[in-house]
Amino acid sequence: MPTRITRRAMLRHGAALAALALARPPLALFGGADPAAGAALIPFLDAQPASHMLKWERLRSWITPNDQVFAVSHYGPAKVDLDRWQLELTGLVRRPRAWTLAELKARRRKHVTATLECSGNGSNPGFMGAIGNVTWTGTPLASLLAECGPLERAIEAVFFAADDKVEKIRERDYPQHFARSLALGDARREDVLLAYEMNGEPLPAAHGAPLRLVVPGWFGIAWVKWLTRIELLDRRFMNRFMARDYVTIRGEERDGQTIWRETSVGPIDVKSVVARAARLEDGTVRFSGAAWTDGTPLQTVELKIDDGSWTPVRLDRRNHARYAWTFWDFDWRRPAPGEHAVVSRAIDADGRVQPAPDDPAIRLKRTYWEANQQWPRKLRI
Ligand SMILES: Nc1nc2c(c(=O)[nH]1)N[C@H]1C(S)=C(S)[C@@H](COP(=O)(O)O)O[C@H]1N2
Ligand SMILES: [Mo]
Repeated sequence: MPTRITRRAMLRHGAALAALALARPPLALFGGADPAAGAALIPFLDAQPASHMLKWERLRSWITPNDQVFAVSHYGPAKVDLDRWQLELTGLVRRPRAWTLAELKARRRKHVTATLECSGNGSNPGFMGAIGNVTWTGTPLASLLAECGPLERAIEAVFFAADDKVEKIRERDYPQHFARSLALGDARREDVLLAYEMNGEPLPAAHGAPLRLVVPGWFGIAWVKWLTRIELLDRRFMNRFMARDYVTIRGEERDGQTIWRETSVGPIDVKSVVARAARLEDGTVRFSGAAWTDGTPLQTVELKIDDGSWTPVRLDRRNHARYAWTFWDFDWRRPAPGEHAVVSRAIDADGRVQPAPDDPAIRLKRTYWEANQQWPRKLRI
């Protein structure tokens, strides 16, 4: 079972996160058709213990096994009565209705391989593994929406979950269910799924059983777990997870002025990491890693060693899915002994470049979420 990461724990440093970790069976990812098999792994000097999250240095499998996918819950895991569970679709629709799980499973089945990333991932060294690449199976949300006949004035679909808590809103207490919304246009995208399987297994409880929303290309906060009700509105939904928490405050310098913008966490940013360094038999050091986007094609990933120039890596296109991460590697021949720094950056087809930590896009970001700055790593040869 994946360990639960509470929001408070996420906001603490790595040591607290490590303390939350549960013992796990050893990972069986080594071996197979790995070009660097038998190569010695060179540990990064900056590596952090993040036991309940993805271990980058062990990254081998393009698909992340279920027991290695991080899990987040803000209100604690939901208790769902599976015998009585139904999904309701209500609000501004001509024909509101509800479906049992069996009814949803009898509908068109679709698989989407998509990378799930928490929008807090990468925000600090102790929180770097809140990501996984999974094949999700479910039924497209779009056809349910169409069946119910949304009214012309509906603009927003709100996804309510079973987990709940009393929230203080403007100084008063209100019982609230976890919820997030999408603009109706985003909700209608053909690849948005109501998923009941994760890598071919029934959706585990920690990941939202019996049904969760899968929003390929968006950060995890939009992927509502333990889904119970979808409601269409004619106005913007502004709960904690849309408008108070999961908000990014970012400045942009324009004509000598800084313009500040406050936005709700949305699509995934262009991003990459150097996951591993391995020594091959001839002394070459092979760096490998992953890069991902919001679904915009990846143009290139570049690597910089010490004060060298940015050099393109080899992208591994054997496994490819629009919303899935891309693995890459780079051979560093004849590395000099000593301590070195290595960093990667991804660039997408729209020309968006993963920013350096001191880039204005990151320097002028005042909040925690949506942190796609480059991740420099140190190693000793
Ligand atoms: N019902 C519900 N859904 C939720 C959350 C939650 O707390 N409750 N957390 C969200 C966040 S912040 C993330 S990153 C993803 C994580 O999905 P996972 O737990 O399957 O990794 O779930 C999202 N869906
Ligand atoms: Mo998250």
